Amino acid sequence: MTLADVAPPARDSISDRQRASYEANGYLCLSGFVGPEWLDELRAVTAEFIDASRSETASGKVFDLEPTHTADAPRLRRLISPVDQHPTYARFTFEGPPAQLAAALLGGPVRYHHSKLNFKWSDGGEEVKWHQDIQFWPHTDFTPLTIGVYLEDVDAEMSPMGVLPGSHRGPLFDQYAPDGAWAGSMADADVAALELDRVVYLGGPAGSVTVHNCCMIHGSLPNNSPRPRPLLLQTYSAVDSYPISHIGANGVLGSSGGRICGGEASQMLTIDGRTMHGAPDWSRKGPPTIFGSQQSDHADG
Ligand SMILES: O=C(O)CCC(=O)C(=O)O
Repeated sequence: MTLADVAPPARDSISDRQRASYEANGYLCLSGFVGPEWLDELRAVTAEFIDASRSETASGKVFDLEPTHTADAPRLRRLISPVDQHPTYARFTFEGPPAQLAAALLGGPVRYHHSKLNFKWSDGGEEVKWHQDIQFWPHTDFTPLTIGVYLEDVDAEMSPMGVLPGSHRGPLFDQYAPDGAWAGSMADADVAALELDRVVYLGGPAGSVTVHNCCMIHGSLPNNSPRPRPLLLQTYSAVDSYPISHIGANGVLGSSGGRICGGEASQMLTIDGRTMHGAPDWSRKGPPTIFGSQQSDHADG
């Protein structure tokens, strides 16, 4: 296992070298990118949720729990859509370092898609099998990226996330099982053909940030260390990239999906090489009729 080369800390922006590295390799690992003030706040809120999970006996809309979770010994797999659970997570994701980093990488305002906090608990926290994200929530382009923030120090024993450099430019794999059910991971035969000795594991001190493109092959091993590995993940796309409805998780990942961070929506989009200026977003208040729009008796018309 090799740990990633760590880039120098950056805050509101990144260097041209880092941006070029992301484009070429499909990932970044920025050591200590998120400072202690944010980390303290995020950890305090996260501790409250771990405590709240003690009264839960099964996974639900807020917590994804391991089967052996108990009140005395919580074992969380995931806090679902943190931005919908607490204003601290929302402020962090919509205005804080990850939103700024996404904007720096994608060159302007960005469109938030979803967030999650993967805990990968100590002493056996479950593996994440090799997979690509884009099949879970296809978009009109391949700009979506996910930014992960380690809330604790993560060393090689704690199952840091692994990425296969350059695989974001390769094939998009079928992630259904042979019986036709959605597996959410690559088939064994496809994994066997990967050059797994080239995988880079992205660890670092608390506050380190991982970035991976939506087409990147990535995953992580079980966490057999005595320390949980909380990784707060948030996904953004370019502002002119849109999730495609009725495929996978699009539209069901939280009420803030589609929110623009750092600017306004332009409603421009390009499909199959043709660019257009799309109509306003009517998803919240419902569409006008074409008559109302054309006769100018509707605000959006
Ligand atoms: O937590 C990890 O190591 C990987 C996370 C991931 O790929 C996912 O949740 O889709």
